[in-house]
Amino acid sequence: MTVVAVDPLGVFSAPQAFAIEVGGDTSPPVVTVTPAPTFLVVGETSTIAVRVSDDAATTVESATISNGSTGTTPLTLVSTGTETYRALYTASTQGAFEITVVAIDGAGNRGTGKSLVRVPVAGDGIPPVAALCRAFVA
Ligand SMILES: [Ca+2]
Repeated sequence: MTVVAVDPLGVFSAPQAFAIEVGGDTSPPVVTVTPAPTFLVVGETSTIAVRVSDDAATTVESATISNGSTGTTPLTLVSTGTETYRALYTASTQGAFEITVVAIDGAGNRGTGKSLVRVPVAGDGIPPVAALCRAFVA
């Protein structure tokens, strides 16, 4: 930006140039992923609620569900209102599945939300055992 001053007699100053730095949006969107239920049996469907919030408009860049053995597959998000989305996931195999949703704002900041749904191994009726041990004292 260049500024020139003029006095009451109409005398102009020499131009003065200086730079103005405008602070940009540096805050990424906050993404929350809430599946319900989180534990499924094969064939059961979980409804996954996604909320994206930011100080500016955002776009959901990707939504996926992944598992070590089945790989990563895209989730289809349906808008359910301002900054809210929903996806359905029907369990087809056992395991733990990580849901990952990435949103991006207009300034290019990315926010990621994650959650898990679990499909326990059928027939495993044996609960884990938690045992109390005496504390080690040095
Ligand atoms: Ca932002």
